[in-house]
Amino acid sequence: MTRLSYQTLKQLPDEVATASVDPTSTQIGIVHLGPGAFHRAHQAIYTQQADTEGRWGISTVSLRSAHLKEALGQQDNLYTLMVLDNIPQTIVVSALKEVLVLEQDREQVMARMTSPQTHIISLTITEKGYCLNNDGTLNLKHPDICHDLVQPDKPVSAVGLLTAALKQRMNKNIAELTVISCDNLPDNGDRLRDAVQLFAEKSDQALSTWISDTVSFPNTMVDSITPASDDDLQNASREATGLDDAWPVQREAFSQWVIENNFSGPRPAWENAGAIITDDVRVFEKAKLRILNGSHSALAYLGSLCHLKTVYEAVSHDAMHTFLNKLLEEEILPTVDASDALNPEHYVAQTLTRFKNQHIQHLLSQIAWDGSQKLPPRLLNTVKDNLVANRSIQLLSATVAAWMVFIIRSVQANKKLVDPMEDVLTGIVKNHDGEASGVANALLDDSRIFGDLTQHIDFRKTVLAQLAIVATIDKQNASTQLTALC
Ligand code: CS2
Repeated sequence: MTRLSYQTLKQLPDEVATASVDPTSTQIGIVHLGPGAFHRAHQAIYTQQADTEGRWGISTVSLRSAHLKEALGQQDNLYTLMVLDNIPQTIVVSALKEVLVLEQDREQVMARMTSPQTHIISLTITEKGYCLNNDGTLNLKHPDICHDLVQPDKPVSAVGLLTAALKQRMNKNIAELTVISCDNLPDNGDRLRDAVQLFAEKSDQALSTWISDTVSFPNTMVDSITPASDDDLQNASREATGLDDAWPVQREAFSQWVIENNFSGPRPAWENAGAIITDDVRVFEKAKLRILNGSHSALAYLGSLCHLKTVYEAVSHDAMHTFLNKLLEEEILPTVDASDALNPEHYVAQTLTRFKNQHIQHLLSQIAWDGSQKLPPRLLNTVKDNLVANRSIQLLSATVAAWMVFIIRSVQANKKLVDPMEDVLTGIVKNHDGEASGVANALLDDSRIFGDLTQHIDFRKTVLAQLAIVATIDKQNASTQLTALC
């Protein structure tokens, strides 16, 4: 079959949506770091829809892997987005103009990041990509940051790369730049700005001051459920477009992008594509991280222990559904503020409906990745608020215990743990021969994950009490044990 390309665009069936501008003549105005499926299914679509003049093409930079460059290189960087929902939709995306790989294309990457035409640098590099400590500050002992402080001209981290580019922009006097973090971190823009400024200060105080005076780092909330691509998706996209695509992406119909109104220089009119530009992102971001992402992590760890495979399967399991409802109502919702822009109860109902989308196969094993990074923003901040307010932490603690048992069982089954702290986690399980309370106590002592909760006796006691039940969960007794946790 013929491959997707500029040449074959005209063969697409009428019902497949495409850009309104001629993709062959779009200029590059955005550099994006981290072109994972989420970026390609979310920000790239907003940009394609907002860019009616063809001036906001995206140069995307992979910090490590060359796979995407190879795949999209054969098809003019076009790809298919399949929106899988009650009303399905297929969109061919032409917003990416090139895929660069930092290691192979350093000069080109730097040229793009420092070009006067580039007014936006955006990032989806996942929680771990920011190299932060538990308190949200830059981890100056992180190996990648140590490397970049010694070799600032050959950075490997996003923070080192951004700082190197900002230094060149300062020296060439090219301002008008907005750096947009699009990852699931509280105050993502503020944290990135602080990290970049701290890194810059280590070698050049003037640069740090220039960054603070000149460059904007808006906070954002990003949302759309985007399961990893698989063979079924490739077949479905071929069927919908009549063309081969080496790397299509998929997502649900729901999509939200809330961006703080804090820009330096021009930007695409993303609001014309449905983005919300507002002075207060916090209310959206807190609700999303705690309600949606917190529930996702609870389903991922507890669901995996019950041998469930997908979010849909997990929310269709009666006892799991009851657990999740109680967790949301009693322990998460009381920590989320209502505002004119957001009704938390409505947000919960909408989130649960989204989880019940049977057209999407969102694997719990994918959500379970990087638990050491996801637990603090999704669950532990909520635990802290409840402790201060004297509210229950029973079900949040059960979820933390489920993460621990998930780690133990994965190590014992020799399954690869996808987590930047893989070695530490595996070491703890092995040192304690997998004995649940020994492992749990050692994990609870690790301030890189638990911060000052390491010192909290009631939290520790509650986790250990719930662990005694969680450690016995299996496929057969799932309903009884989930009920016992409540
Ligand atoms: C998920 C998120 O994989 C995960 O950890 O919780 O990717 C989630 O699907 C997105 O944040 C939804 O916007």
